[in-house]
Amino acid sequence: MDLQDSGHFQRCFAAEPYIDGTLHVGCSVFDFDDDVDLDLDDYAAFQSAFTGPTAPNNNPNGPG
Ligand SMILES: [Ca+2]
Ligand SMILES: [Ca+2]
Repeated sequence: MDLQDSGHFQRCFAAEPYIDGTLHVGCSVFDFDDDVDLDLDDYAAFQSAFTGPTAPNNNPNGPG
């Protein structure tokens, strides 16, 4: 997971990621806990999987 994935995740997260109750193929990859949604639990898992290019940012006020 890198910055490109991060941008992709954020597009899925901000947009409507569902079709007929299931996630888009391109967004389901980010459903880390396999509960067929894209929420803060998945975001937390994404943060854990994020590998760079910068060090993890633990600022609770947002990314960056
Ligand atoms: Ca999920
Ligand atoms: Ca969930």
